Amino acid sequence: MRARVYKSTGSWYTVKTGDGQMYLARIKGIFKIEGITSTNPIAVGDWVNLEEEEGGEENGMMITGIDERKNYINRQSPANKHHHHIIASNLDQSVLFATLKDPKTSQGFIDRFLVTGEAFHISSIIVFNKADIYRKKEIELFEERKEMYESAGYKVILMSLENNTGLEEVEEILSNKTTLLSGHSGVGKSSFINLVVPGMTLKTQGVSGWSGKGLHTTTFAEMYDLPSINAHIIDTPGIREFGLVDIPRQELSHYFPEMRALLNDCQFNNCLHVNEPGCAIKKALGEGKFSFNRYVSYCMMLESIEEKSY
Ligand SMILES: Nc1nc2c(ncn2[C@@H]2O[C@H](COP(=O)(O)OP(=O)(O)O)[C@@H](O)[C@H]2O)c(=O)[nH]1
Ligand SMILES: [Mg+2]
Ligand SMILES: [Zn+2]
Repeated sequence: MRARVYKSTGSWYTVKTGDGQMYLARIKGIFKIEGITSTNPIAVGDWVNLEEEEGGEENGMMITGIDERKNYINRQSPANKHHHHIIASNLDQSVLFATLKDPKTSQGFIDRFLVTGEAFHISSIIVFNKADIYRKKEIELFEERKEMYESAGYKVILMSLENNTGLEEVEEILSNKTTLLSGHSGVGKSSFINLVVPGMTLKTQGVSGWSGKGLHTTTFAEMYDLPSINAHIIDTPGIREFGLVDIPRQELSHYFPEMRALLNDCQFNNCLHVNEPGCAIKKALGEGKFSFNRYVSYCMMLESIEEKSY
């Protein structure tokens, strides 16, 4: 039987078969997945083969095989950079929930998220939630960010779960797809899931008690279905950031779509676009052809990679 993994809790996996039946299953044997040294052999989003356990008293289910992953997103283990933890697999896209107030998502955070998506070849959409509490200042900032990200090629949606605006547009992009849902704690991910997934009652955080860094959940990714629009969303609570996994400095600019188009015009093919002569990126920047703020993000990421590598 073919099934898809919805949740992983250590050695047990929650899987769902084509007829909508959910099972708890274990792994049979050890899986070695080609070229990947991950700490978890099976991840949420995986397609697996399921068999009934023979001779088992409790009639358990066993995962006996895994389909090749179309793609996956992983996180580097802080302790050992050769150990990766696969967060989710077989994704069609990735949606980042951001807010401009209570709490404010920084541009740097958004840009690192977008770079990660580019590096994994997974397209990203940015949803700014809590539009209902935006005042003049935040509305202006939203317009600025929207223009900046749209000209880089990303879709940007303004939403308010409180006022029920923008929700249809978000559901439209989720329709018929598997989507990774990310964002800082407090941006409204759980509220969104409760609203769109039938029968969900995830705990949400009161804004008054929100203290940013203090919140540490240990929950792993979990997939939810929106049957009416045939959508699957993978929630990643407790995952604050994926980190710039294994991106060499030389490659970083490939993951900024607005830079990617110009790279061939630089005088040196190993140009880092910082202070090399004949740099097409710097030239375009001087001519106002792409966002200075995005360039600043690029430079900051470049520095952080340098620190890590040496
Ligand atoms: N004003 C306002 N508050 C919201 C909105 N969406 C969610 N919230 C609140 O933001 C807080 C954090 O939401 P939660 O869903 O727990 O965020 P999560 O940490 O991303 O899962 C809760 O108090 C929600 O009620 C919104 O559109 N507007
Ligand atoms: Mg939550
Ligand atoms: Zn250059």
